[in-house]
Amino acid sequence: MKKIIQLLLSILFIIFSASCQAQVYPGDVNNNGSVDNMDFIYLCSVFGETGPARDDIDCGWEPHDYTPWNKTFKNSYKDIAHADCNGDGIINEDDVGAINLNSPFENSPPPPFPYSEGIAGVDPSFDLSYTSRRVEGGTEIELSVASNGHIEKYKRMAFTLEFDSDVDINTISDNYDIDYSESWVNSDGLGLEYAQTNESNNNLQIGIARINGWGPAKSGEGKIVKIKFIIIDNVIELMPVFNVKIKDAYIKTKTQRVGVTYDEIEINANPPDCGIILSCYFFNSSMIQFFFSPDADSWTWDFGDGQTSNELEPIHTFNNPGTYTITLTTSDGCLQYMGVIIEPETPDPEITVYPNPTTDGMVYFDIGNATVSYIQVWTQGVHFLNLDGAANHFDLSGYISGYYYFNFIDHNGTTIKSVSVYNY
Ligand SMILES: [Ca+2]
Ligand SMILES: [Ca+2]
Repeated sequence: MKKIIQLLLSILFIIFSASCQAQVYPGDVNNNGSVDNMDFIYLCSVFGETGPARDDIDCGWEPHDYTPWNKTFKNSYKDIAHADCNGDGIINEDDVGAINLNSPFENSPPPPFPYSEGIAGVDPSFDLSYTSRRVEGGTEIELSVASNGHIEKYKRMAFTLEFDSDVDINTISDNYDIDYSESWVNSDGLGLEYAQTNESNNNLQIGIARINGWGPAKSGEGKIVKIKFIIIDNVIELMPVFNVKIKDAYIKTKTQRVGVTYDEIEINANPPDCGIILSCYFFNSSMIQFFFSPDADSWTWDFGDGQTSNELEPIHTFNNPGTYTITLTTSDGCLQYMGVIIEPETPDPEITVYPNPTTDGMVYFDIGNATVSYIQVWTQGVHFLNLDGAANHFDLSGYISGYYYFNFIDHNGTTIKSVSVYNY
């Protein structure tokens, strides 16, 4: 009987040993059953460590036997060999690739991670914003994440952007761009970054880390990252408004974990125009002044050529012929659009206006061989006077300081030249 029990115990021991064979699922660095951006954080916490390589140097999502490194993550009993995702015996950037490759595989739903959820008004917040414009198919939206509140000596951070459950992240975008160029978290380029969409949870997971030995901890506040999506055509009809929220943030500084509060924004694919009327005046074929009504508290003009202005009635010169969409966005979220066509320039007639700026207020015209029917005089967007085409001077001495515009009009009513003069 004793022998039978011993035999049974031996069999059980063999089964138990076999089932406890140390194994790595490449990418599941913290060995919690799933692959996500927290695995990136764990990996970066032991970056550069070395240990026994595996027999199979491979990142496939299946169990790989390994020899324990007998070193554990800080505050954990788990062996850091799990961070050597590809099994080559060193923990480095190549192992980040395995997280990308195998996210979001999971063997079992992981236990909830204790993210650093902060207290509103006390801890820093992570704020979301986006460039307010009509989100049409093919246009790019820029989502920005910024920290509001100083973060001292961060070493590693991670967070998730979650899109509305009824928007498929792949219908919003078939690609995205992660841009740290204006970011304080990696302004010296001495960090390591991770980003991966997770289709099943409809989110984008981000991780950023200062790697030991690569760069010191970084402190700062403000822009963290811009995420640029190209919107796919049909989103407007399917989803004129959708929400994006930031969640599951984790920040580890040199000394502690920092709590952070979250933000959520609504992206309106088709914002109202609020009855705003746009108009413009062509000084010549490429120099245009823009106007809008009714008034607003604040506004931004986007000229469609990469240039913007916060002036009330900006004068803008387009450098190239083409069709441009001019967008006005007001502080209350209203948008209005107009198109302008910039024709290729006709040869510039030899008309000179001098002196510029004025000294005693007198302005002289030399129209050379040009045929001028009359001369319009404008200021501050107001056309207030016409001069005879034969006029060779105009006296501004009785007028207030500022820019005045002289438009030379030919017999067809076409402005052949427009010149601005500053009157002292
Ligand atoms: Ca994991
Ligand atoms: Ca490795």
